Amino acid sequence: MTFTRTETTARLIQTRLLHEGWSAEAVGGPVPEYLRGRALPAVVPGSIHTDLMAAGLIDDPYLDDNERLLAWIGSCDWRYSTTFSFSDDGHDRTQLVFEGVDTIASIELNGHAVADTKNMHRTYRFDVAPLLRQGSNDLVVTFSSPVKYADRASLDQGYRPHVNHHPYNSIRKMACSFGWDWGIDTASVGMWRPVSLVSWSTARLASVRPTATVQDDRGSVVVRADVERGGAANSPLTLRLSLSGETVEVEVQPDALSAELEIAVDDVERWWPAGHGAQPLYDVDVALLDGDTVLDAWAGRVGFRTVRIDHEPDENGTPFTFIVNDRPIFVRGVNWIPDDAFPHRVDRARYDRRLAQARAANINLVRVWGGGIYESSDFYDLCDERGLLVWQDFLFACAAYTEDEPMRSEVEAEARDNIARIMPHPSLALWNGNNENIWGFEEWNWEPRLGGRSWGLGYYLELLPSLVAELDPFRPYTPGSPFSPEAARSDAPDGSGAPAPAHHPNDPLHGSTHLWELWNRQDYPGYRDVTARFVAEFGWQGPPAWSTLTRSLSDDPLTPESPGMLVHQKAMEGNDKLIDGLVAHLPLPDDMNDWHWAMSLNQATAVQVAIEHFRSISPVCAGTIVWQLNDCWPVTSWAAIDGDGREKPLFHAVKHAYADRLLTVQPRGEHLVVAVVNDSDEPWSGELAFSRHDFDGRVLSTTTGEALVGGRSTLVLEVPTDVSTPLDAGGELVSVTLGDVRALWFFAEYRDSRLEPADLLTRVEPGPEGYAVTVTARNLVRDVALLIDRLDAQATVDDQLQTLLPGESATFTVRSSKQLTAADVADHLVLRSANQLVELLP
Ligand code: BMA
Repeated sequence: MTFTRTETTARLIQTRLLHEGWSAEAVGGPVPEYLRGRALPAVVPGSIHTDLMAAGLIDDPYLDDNERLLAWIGSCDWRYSTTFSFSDDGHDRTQLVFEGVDTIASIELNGHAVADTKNMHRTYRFDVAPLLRQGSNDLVVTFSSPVKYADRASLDQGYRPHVNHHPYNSIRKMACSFGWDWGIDTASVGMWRPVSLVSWSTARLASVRPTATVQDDRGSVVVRADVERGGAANSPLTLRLSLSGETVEVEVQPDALSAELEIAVDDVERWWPAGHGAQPLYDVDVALLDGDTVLDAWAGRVGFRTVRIDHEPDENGTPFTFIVNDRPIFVRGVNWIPDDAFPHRVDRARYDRRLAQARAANINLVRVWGGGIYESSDFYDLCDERGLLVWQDFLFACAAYTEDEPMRSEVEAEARDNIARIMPHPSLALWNGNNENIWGFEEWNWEPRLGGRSWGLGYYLELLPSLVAELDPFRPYTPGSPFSPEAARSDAPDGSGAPAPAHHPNDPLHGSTHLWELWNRQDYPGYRDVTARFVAEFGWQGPPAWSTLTRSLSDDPLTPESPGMLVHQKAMEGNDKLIDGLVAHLPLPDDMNDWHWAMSLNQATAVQVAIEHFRSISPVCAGTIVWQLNDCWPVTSWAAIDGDGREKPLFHAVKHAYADRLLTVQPRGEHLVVAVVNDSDEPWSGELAFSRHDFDGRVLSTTTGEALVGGRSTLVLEVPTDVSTPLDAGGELVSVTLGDVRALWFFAEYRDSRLEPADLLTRVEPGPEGYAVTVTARNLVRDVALLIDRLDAQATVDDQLQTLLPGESATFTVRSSKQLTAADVADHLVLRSANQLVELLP
């Protein structure tokens, strides 16, 4: 039998959402004249920025230079008020519950202070029965300026290093809402998650934490439930667990605040990451009863799988390998940032779209980065369903944090809330203490600046792992990313607070690493010189899709350095790095359309080179997590999907590089090798056909070999010398095929190649919801892409970046409701290739 919240009895907990009738008003700070004393309709869950926009009082901060023009909003104080009606229905307790208050707020009910809040990341629950009136009640939430609060707190707490221009580390608010190197600075306020009035009697379920374990095909679900008592109860309550058609109960004695139940499940089907098996989920229903009366109920899902990280030192260093159900999983990951700078706008449908895109790009892990938020339960639900492993950072990023009160208690409270909320999800594979802080301490000169102050290490090495051990005991934990396991293990309590440097935290041979040197200072071929055990961050910038760019910027002329472009490029020396990373490969165009295409292509190539290299050295390398999947507004950034949800060329490069079966040609010393990477269960075998061609398609040398690659393995073979030795590097290429998979290798950079102007024939045929566009090459054309959003901003295309040898075709599936002809599609700004860029050379 299952119990849900719909099965009401007089004493079932009652939840009333308080989302109606809100208005907001500026009550302090640099309020513009036109807003003084003016109340505007407000939405809860929401934010002041979106309220001001909806009222037509401000422009969209995401457009042009509005970020700067609207910066005053974050320096103002704002008051939200509503009136709701209440009638006492005899419950013992009535609580006001805020699932997300952003951030520094004082809450008043009927003129009485309820509480002050200081943390966006936790749930607050206040007893308000004595303050409630029969009939009409006034609820007021006054937000202090987050910018001013953070500034003041940074001195009160004592200076601590951080990146970017605001001391986001002094306030428990989404760090990137103060701006990031891809993020708009829009520190907002508001109730960003639901607000409700919850009435209950006798007792309620304060926390329900199911743990699913499995051995062979025998599963077990242990549910630990914490109970909050409403009043003095003198008879025991019952906790009931239902799962897989079985129900068990336990008595909860009148003085007990927690209880535990277990159900064993035979013949369980295991939950697997995508690409390794299915994702069966088991419904778990928990009810708290008083006699026959249901007081409270909880419903969720679990999956049966084991997960651990292998970091036992081996002959290559220290691995960092996800082991799920005793099977090593090569992580094909992406980093995730909040999908909107106003995260309340990200609903289940949007998460669903974004995670469907992730799966379409052959991704199997999403890392929720520590400068954002604990995502909503919808996110983790959808990851459970899609087999996307989740690596969840605790919310600390690129900064030192005080460990003094009141911060320490806030950190503990938020961690408790979110560990308990997220832990039921089988997709959750790792809790991680922070983003780059242990590295930062070592590398970014924090130590002398801190002068002995705490910086967060106690959170990462003690507080957080102990909370995970208490609340979610079967989940792996790492103190930070990047992280070298030996460094933390040998941490000496010598008072310095520094990890003993057995290995540098970012040592690529030990644990996880972040590879930023290539983008920042070197160049992408340098990825191939790195032997890494697990790359948790690496990436390359590129502009958003053209239609996203032109929707968000009205620059005239639009140039790489026009005013809006610079506002929407946040990386330190971003444009210079884009150029420096381009010119060894492709010419720098002096035309905005070509610039946009060149930078988009280069972004894609750089990341593809990295992934293919790291997969070619698997299993020494056990995974890559691309920085970054998504964007939170329209911006030039490392993202594969831009702020309007459009897939950039990088998206398709990631999809190709993350295919289950990958062939890739790699330079190793003086030689070329081909890596046959088989990340599927079935063996991959057949004839490997090696050939060297000239650009006209003539075969200059050819040879064959046999490949037999077991499931989940990588075979590396030398490319025969005849094939790997060009007579004319600028006019020849290597092709290696196995079945229908092909790898190409060009001996020279694009710019040193004799690529001719692309000669493409385009055919457009109507297809379901759009068109099949077939492109046939009459000469060698590299990286054919259909930038279809230039014709129809709503259109999508299923693939990009196909290299065609003379005579070859590729068919692209376009979804569009517009009338499109072959001539439209063949336009030189739509049908793109690397040849067009090489043509720009004098
Ligand atoms: C890493 C991330 C982010 C940043 C990205 C690009 O350090 O953790 O802080 O956005 O690099 O610079």
